[in-house]
Amino acid sequence: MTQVFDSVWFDVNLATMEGDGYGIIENAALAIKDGRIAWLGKREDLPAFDAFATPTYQGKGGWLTPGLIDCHTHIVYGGNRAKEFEMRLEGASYQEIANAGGGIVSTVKATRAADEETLYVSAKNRLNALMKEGVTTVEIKSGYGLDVETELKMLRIARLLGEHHPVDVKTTFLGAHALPPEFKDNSDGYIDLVCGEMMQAVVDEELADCVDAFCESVGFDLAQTKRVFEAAKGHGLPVKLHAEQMSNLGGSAMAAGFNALSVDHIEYLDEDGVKAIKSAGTTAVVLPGAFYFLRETKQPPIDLLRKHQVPMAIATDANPGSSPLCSLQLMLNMACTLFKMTPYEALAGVTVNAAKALNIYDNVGSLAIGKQADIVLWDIEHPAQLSYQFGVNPCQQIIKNGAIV
Ligand code: DI6
Ligand code: FE
Repeated sequence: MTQVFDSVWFDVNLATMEGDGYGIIENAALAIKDGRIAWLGKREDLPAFDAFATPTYQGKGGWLTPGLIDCHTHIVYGGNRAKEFEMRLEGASYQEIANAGGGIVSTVKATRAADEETLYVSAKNRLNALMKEGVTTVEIKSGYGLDVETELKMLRIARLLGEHHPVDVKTTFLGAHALPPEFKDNSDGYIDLVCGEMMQAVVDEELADCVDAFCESVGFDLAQTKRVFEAAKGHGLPVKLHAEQMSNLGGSAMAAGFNALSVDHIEYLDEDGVKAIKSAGTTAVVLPGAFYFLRETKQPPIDLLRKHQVPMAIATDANPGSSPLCSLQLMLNMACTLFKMTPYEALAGVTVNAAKALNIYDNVGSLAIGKQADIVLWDIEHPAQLSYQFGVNPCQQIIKNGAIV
């Protein structure tokens, strides 16, 4: 019987990311139907199809991988913190900078002051940088508004970015990112607002797919974070957490109690925390860009995560304060050089495991029959090359929902 496909790719190698390793199929073909992968395998096994009616594409010996997934970003924000960067390098302390109006609060001010178009355009430029490197799904957080109006503004822009670009956007409500100046000395009062009116408004407009918080001495404590998670649970929203970035507050174990999708940063996570997230099926997200930019020296517990077989994802954490970059390819390299992850683990970290961190693995994150056809064609000789080099973008073609971008 002759198969009906919408398009067929020839002369490609596949890194399907299915099974234990890259899931390599050399001299392969891949067929798409209705935006989904309809067939993949060895070229010689491709079933007969109507070659006159079907567009075919030659991969010229390149590699197809799943579209990359950046599962942790803060790309919607106003202003930038280059001046603060300079001050720090000239010797100013974090506290001095904060007292001079710097830090997260300065981005909050700029984000509140920015009109929607300005915010949209700056975020669009960051999104385009990610997409050019093969990103087909991106998570975007709020968290620089810290009042009802501006948190909603950020999330609406995030949703709009997804509607206007060939990329899937997952939105995360991060009202509990930092304490806004008007709640100075009243952090519990701010958490009341986050859990009450603010989250309700986000839910009413269906603006968030998930809820996140920053559990840290400079963020919110364990009890406050728990309140945010309980409110999220009340609305049926999944949670994730900025946890164990600068100290071990036990945020990851607490998050595991809420079956968090992911715990992110986790430099200070210990073995008990690793066991807790393992038993909850929570993904560990490492953020080498923030580690690098903050000159952190404490390594995330990669060996323990391996030992307990916790899925490890990698993301940019693109934000103006601790990770001002928009390159997931660079993160692949840094995960290997800084964290000694293998190139396979790195690629799994931006495909399979990033999909798990966003709870979308049923649909994307690997090349498999029936999955959404989010695929990248790379001009490389082996998938490890994606982690090995940076600054040379080998992305040749992006296929989103089966269509060439
Ligand atoms: N951890 C971080 O590294 C960023 N947010 C967070 O929770 C910092 C965000 C910023 O400095 O603007
Ligand atoms: Fe972050």
